Amino acid sequence: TGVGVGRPHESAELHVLGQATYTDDIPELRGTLHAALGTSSKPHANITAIDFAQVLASPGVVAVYTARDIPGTNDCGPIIHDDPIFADGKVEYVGQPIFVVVADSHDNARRAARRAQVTYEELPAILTPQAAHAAKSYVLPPMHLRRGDCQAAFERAPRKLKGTLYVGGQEQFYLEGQIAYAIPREADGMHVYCSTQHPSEMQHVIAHALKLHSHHVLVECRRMGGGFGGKESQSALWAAAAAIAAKKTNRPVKLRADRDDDMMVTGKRHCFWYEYEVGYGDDGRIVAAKVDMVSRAGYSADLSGPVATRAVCHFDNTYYLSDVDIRAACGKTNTQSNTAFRGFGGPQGAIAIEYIVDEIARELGRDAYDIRKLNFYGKDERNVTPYGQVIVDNVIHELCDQLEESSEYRARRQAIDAYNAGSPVIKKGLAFTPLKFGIAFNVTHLNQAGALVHVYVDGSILVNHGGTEMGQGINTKVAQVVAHELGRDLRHVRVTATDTSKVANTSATAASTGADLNGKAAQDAARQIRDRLAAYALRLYGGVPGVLAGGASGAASEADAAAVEEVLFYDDTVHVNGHAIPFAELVQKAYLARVQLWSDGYYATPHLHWDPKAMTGHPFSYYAYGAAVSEVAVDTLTGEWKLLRADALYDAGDSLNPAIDLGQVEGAFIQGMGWLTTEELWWNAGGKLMTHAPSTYKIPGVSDCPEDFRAALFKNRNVEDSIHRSKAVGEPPLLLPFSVFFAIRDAISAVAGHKVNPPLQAPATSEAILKAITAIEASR
Ligand code: MTE
Ligand code: LUZ
Ligand code: MOS
Repeated sequence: TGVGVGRPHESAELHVLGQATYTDDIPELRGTLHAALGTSSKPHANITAIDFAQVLASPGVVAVYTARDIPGTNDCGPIIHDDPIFADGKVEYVGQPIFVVVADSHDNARRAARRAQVTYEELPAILTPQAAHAAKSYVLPPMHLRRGDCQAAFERAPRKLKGTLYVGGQEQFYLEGQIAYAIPREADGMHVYCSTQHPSEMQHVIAHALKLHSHHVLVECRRMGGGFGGKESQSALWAAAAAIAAKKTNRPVKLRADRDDDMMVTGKRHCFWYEYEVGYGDDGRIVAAKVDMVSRAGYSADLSGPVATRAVCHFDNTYYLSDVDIRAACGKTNTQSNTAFRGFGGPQGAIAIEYIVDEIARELGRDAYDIRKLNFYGKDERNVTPYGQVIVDNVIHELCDQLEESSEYRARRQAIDAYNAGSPVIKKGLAFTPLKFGIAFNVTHLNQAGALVHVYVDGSILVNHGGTEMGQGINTKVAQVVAHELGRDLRHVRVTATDTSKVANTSATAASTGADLNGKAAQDAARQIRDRLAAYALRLYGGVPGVLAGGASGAASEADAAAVEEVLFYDDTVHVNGHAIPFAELVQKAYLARVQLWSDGYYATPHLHWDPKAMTGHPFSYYAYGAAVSEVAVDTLTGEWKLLRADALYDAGDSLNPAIDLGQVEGAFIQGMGWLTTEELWWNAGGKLMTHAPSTYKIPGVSDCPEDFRAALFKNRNVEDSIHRSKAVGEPPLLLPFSVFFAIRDAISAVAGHKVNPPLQAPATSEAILKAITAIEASR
């Protein structure tokens, strides 16, 4: 009971009724002030003077604070400490915060923030990854992973091709923007409500900025209106600025970004620039692959290092690459500091090899799906990744066979060829793309989690864990796990806000590991309670003679432990020796007998290791797999297109909650489709992001979703001992809409009889589509 069944999201009803409280819905305390940030208008400059006279004279303004007013460290960087909260003497991108204004209202603060007179001395700016690469301007040392002898393999290869590719970045576009509400408490305490995926990191940053200890700072988050990676590290700026203002004024301060500020200030998915070279056989098998990738890191490191590492470790995607040479660099540019976004570099790594395979197929005049299959990882051979992890759970062959059949791929390919032969303007395209995604933080020590489970005397259960709810359903899944352990109906289990004073030293809810890690930790806690209850039940209802003479608080020997195993918890009832005792009744009795009814729990993912210098090891606990088939129609005169049908099959292992997992698959598909098609970040020559609102930045709408959308879960069971043998689902399905991009490319290539590789870059906006069509028509 409890796990493996589709249950509604724990807050579904509240979401629909508008009753779910987000940070901005928390009733404001009397005396609450509102803050706004003053930001840079130059991409790279020294600040020679700032005149705040007009800001301070603005209606309702209480104070202005700059870097000089920070009691502790002026830093909100997650790993490398190169991220000032407020620019100090130098700005490095348009939108960089320089100061915070505190006023009596949100509007007054925002209006005042624009009235500062900042004098700049401009410096040269670098805006693109290509320019950063040329100038060897990096935020971190470049990375290199190689296996075999690429050079020799190239020389032997019957065929070769090389090229370049640009794949744009992506704004997280969470519905709820960045926000923090800081409330000073007695004796240097600071309580901060914050929309964040990483409460513990917020606690650290605030403590350092205020020159306090971690135990002074409490960070709380009931839920986010989406995070998508954008609140993994970059909620810190807002949390710190609000806390600094609250500390200085000794009043509650709320800092809520409006959409434009949010987009101008915070980092996004990294865009990538690739130069690749591949050697392959006449059959399409890759024998040598070389890629040089450069990301647009922005002005600081943030999470760009681990993002690049994940890109390197996903360049293989589902393909065995015997001789391979992968370089990755994080280009330092005078733009927002790019950060985590669903997939965390994985999509950027994998799309490069998919592009290459697509090119090989067209060069050979073959169906790209056949070339993909030919290069798949094997089961017992050709099963070692470039970074040395042996793949033991490969299901890509079966999964693709199933999708090939259910999507009627072959028949539709023929139908589309026939359609295109008679349709000069509208061209249809079809693509089948696979995915493999490594599950675990690629920074090993982050793979740990804690939980706290309380059983109250009335039998109700309260769960707290280190993960954060951002809509992905972690609380529902963790509640299901606890309900299952204690045999309780889900309605008796409630999950509370994430709170740094309940579970300490948590990792970000990220890398899709939230339910894996916190589910295991909560299971550990629930099992301890169950074992104590079972031992007590055995004491009450007989059974093994002599058991538990030692005390009520736990099993005393191996024999006792075995006996405890025989106590069963299901249907809100505890079953022991032919007795069936209502759970709530047993709990009542146990309390009176002084049995501890609450417990903490802990989990650390086993078997992980990683050598960052050599870029080898066993960074992932297991792999998740998936594949999708997309069919599009492209108007070759206007560049407009439509997704006609999408079939997606995803391996969530033995899913904890198939309803939630399907929602994740569909959501990730549409989000990834937006990344690769309509969402375009565009900076002007002065380094200003011009697409900083939904008026110019286009995420997919309801009408962009395919009318015929067939998402399904692949029947599987994790070979790794994950929580109930499920697999993570948050990020990997973002790679499914590669199929949309390559279907568009397929439709374009129909213009030239599939004889030329269209130079299509991502996002495949209508403009990019027309450019690619023009290019292949010119080369005919
Ligand atoms: N789903 C919703 N609805 N909202 C989100 O912000 N974030 C994604 C994914 N799914 C997100 C989401 C990202 S980036 C990650 S890493 C995972 O959820 C995090 O949650 P999990 O580890 O509990 O799956
Ligand atoms: N590694 C990773 C990380 O694989 N995913 C993440 O989200 C992450 N975050 C911080 C550091 N390493
Ligand atoms: Mo997700 S990008 O790991 O927050």
